[in-house]
Amino acid sequence: MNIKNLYKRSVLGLYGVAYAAATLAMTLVVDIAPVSAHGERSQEPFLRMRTVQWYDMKWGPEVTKVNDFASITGKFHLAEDWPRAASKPERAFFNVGSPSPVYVRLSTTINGAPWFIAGPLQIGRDYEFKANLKARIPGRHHMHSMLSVHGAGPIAGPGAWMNITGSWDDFTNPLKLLTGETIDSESFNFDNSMTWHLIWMTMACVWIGIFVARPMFLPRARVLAAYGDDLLLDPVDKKLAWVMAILTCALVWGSYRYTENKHPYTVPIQAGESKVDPLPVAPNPVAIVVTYANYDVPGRALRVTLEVTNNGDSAVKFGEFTTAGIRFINAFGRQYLDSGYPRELIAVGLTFDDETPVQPGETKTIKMEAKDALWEIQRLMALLGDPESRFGGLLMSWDEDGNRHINSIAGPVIPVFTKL
Ligand SMILES: [Cu+2]
Repeated sequence: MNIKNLYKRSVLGLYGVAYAAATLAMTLVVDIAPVSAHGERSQEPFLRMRTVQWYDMKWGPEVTKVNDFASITGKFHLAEDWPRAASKPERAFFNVGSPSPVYVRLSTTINGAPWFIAGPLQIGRDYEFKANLKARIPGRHHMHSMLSVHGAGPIAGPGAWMNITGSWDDFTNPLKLLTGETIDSESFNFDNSMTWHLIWMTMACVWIGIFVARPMFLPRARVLAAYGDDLLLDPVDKKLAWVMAILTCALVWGSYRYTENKHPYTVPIQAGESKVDPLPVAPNPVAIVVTYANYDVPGRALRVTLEVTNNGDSAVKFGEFTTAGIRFINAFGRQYLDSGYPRELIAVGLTFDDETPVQPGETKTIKMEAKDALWEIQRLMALLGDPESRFGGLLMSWDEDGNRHINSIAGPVIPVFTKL
C-alpha cells in the first residue's frame, strides 16, 4: 500500500468516525422522549378484539401513597369467535400488567372466589374480577388487567394511569403466618437468600476454576479427541471431585435439616387449579346477525351491517361498541359512560343509519359505523394484513328501563381502499 492510498483511507476512516460521533450526538440530543407505553398496541388485533373482551373496567384511586391500597375491577366476556390461531382458555391465569411490580397484588377474586392458581374458563361466558393492590414504587404507571392463556400468551386489557406518591423505602408488606409470627415479605430472609446465592456461586466458581487452571477447556478437549481420557486422568482431579461431591451433599442435607428444625410447620406452595363458575347468563332479548362488514381505510371507519331482532317486550337502542378496550360511543350511549374511563380510549364516532329504537318483535337491518383515528393509532386495522381478517367486539344496547344488553359480535372484514 503506497502513501497516497494510506492517506486516502485514513481520511475515509476519519469521515466514518465523525459520522458515528454525529449520529451519537443527535441521538442523545434529539431522542430524549421517555417511552411511556409498554407495547400493548403491538399485540395482534385478533387477540385484542376476539379473545378476552373487557368491559365495566375501573381503576382506583388515581393517586395512592406508598403502602396504600388500590384496585382494578371489571368484567370480561370470552368471545364465541375465539380465533383458531390462539389456544382456548383451558388454563388461564389472571394478573395485572404493569411496568415491574409497582404494586403488590395482594389478592384476586373472580366472581367473588379467590383466584391464585391458573384454571379453566369457558368461552362464551362472562366473569367479574377484582385485583387488590398495594402501592409499592412511586411514579406514574400504566396499569392493565391481563389474562394469561396457556398457549396464547398474556392478553392485556385496556390500561389506565395510576399514580403512587411517597418513598419506596417506606414500603412494608407485613404478613401474619399460620404460626402466629409476622414477617415483612419485602425484606424477609433477604440476607439468607443472598448467603445461599454466594455459597453456590463460590462452589461453582471453584469447580470451574480448577479446570481452567489445569489445563484449560480447549487444550483439554483437543487432548480428549486425540488421545482419549487416560492422559487427562490426574489423581488430584479425582480427589477434588470427591471433596466437591461430599461437600455438596453435606450442604444440601445439612441445610434441609436446619430448615426443618427452624420451621417445623410448613405448607407446600399450592398447585392444582382454580375452578370458578362463570356469571349466570343474563337474559338477552336482542339477537344480532352480522351480515356484512368492511373497513374504510382512508376514512378510518368500520362499517357493519347488522340484522337485529328484538325478542323482548321493551324497545332497545344501541349506544356503545367496545373492542380491544376502545369504547365507541354515540349520543345515546354517552349517558352510560363513566367519567373515570381513560379518555384516550373513548371514540365518539359511533353512528347508526337508523337511530330509532328496535321495537319488541321487530327485525330490522341496521348499518353501524364506528369511525375514529383510534383504529390506526391503536393499530387495530393491522388485522387487514392477517390471513383471517375478522373483527370482534361487544355491542351494547339499552331498553326503555335502562337495562343493558350485551352482544358479542364478530365477522369477516373486507378492506375498502377507495372512497365509494
Ligand atoms: Cu400500558
